Amino acid sequence: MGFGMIATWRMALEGVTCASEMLKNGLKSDECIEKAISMVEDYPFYKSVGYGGLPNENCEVELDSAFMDGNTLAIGAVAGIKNFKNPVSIARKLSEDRFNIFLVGAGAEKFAHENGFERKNMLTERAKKTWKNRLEEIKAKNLSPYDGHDTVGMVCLDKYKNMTTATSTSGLFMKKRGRVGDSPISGSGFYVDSKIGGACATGLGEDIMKGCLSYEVVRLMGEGIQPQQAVEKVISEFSKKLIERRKKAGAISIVCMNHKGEWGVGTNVEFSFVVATEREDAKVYVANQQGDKTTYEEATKEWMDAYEERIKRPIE
Ligand code: SD4
Repeated sequence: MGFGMIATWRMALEGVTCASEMLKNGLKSDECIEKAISMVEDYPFYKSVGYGGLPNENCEVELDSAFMDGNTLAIGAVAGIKNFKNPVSIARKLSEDRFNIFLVGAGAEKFAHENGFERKNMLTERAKKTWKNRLEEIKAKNLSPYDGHDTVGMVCLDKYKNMTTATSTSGLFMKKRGRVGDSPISGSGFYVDSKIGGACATGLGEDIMKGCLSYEVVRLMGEGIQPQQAVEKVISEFSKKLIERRKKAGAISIVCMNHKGEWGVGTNVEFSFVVATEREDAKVYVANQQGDKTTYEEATKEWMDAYEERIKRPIE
């Protein structure tokens, strides 16, 4: 039986590379996905997840994260949590509980403290500068503040057919205090059933939640539809529905993998993602919308270099 992992955005590369080695060595899906997501959370230059994540309008880093086990359907989630190092580990711990599996704000922090999770100031100088600059820009140009946000989400299949999914994000940059996106919400930001497959989303949470899109992709895969077809159908039909009813569709991207390790990606914007399977080492792809379809190709060296330069560019 093969293993596999699919994840949103280029930022997942190092985590997926590490986790795919662990999967190769026979480690289980839950441990591998937690490791992969926490590597993204720990890296200061990924500005929308964990340490270095962009703050809310009050310059506080409030984080959302979830973990789901596809065998037992156990879920754990936190939202609006501040000053803890690895939200995904807290979410995973909550998934062991029968009650109180989704905690927000001060309640989530109390749980994390009582369970010995590491505290950390998650606001970096770089994120603070970005916040200040953005504030000025919004005032000067009368811009919508809500820009710049990406969730890391992963679906993981191990050699023993266990599947998990997990997400982690600082949500929308400049969000209101207490705002929660789709990423910690079951069925919207993520869903997995080891007998079928899993999916997770990134993009404008306010729109993703309107369609419970991750669940929808898993449901279609459960009806026997191939992952790529399932995810394209969900994205194109729901984007059209939003435009019909609301005149606008926010950015939506979803990655999915079924219980055989076959995977799919759908997007209505340009979107990078990472895949590793037993046959293929971890690789970054760039996807684009093409009518009702999504096309993708491996990221070029130029693309990878430009990304590296962009995330580390000095901020005045
Ligand atoms: C949210 N879906 O909080 C997240 C943010 C994101 O690409 O993934 N943006 O709405």
